[in-house]
Amino acid sequence: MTGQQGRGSVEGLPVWDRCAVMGVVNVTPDSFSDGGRCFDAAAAIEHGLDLVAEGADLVDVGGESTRPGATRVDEDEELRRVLPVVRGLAAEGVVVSVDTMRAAVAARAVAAGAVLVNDVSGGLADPAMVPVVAAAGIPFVVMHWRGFSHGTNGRAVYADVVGEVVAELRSRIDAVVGAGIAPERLVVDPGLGFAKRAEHDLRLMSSMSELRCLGRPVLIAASRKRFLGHLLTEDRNTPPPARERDAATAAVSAIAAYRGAWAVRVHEVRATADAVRVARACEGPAGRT
Ligand code: PMM
Repeated sequence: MTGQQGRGSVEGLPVWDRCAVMGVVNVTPDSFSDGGRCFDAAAAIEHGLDLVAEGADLVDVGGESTRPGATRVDEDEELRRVLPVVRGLAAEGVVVSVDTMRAAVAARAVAAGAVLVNDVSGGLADPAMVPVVAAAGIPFVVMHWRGFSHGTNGRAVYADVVGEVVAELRSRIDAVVGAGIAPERLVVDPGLGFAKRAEHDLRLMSSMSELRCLGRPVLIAASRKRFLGHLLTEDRNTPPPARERDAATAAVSAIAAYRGAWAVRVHEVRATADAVRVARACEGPAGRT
């Protein structure tokens, strides 16, 4: 299925007439992809506003790196990183999502103005997360996740990656809906790079229709990820560094948007903002839903 028929909308969030662009603000000293550029709150807020000026529809603020092998930050440090940035961006009218696996961080970020909780563990890392989100009545990203980043490579074992990811996401949807989060507020995400090898990510990217069969809007977060480094390694000895994967990221954004993604999550917004508009224009009238 191409085009955006049934791309869907999320209760509690604005409705966009094309694939939305989620800009990333990582408030971490060790983010693999932005090198900790945004570690200072004021700089992070400014960066978020720049992303909006470049075409981001929403901004995802995170204070904990989830790159392979990363060690966890403690909760106080995560709060210290995230809250002023969420508050500062929300005060400027930005649609803010908080990227966290901790219920307490989600709750405080929502109180500070975040309108979407993006939990890469899909509510599995912290048993308090789903009840907190259900009580707050706000949208929630359910990402496919098989455990914390240490050991994630050992979990990248699939007989049928698309079938297994879809089945595992379906059971997480059932669990979080059973625990009180309204289905209309859910977004699903295949979790590219999380317990997945490059070939798994590519298979998932070519299986948007299966992901969309879950009946919820799909978020694709391919930006600067290892699978892009892997496929750009042809003709080189080593993969290009994360910051040199933005053209490839924009290409993925165009494809994901054309295949009906609800949103794409990216570090470099300008090219992706163009890409989703090109995808929209190429869908033709059938896609205008
Ligand atoms: N990937 C990262 C962080 N947050 N959130 C969602 N929903 N999906 C993802 O795949 C995802 C995410 C990886 O870290 P990065 O911000 O440094 O790219």
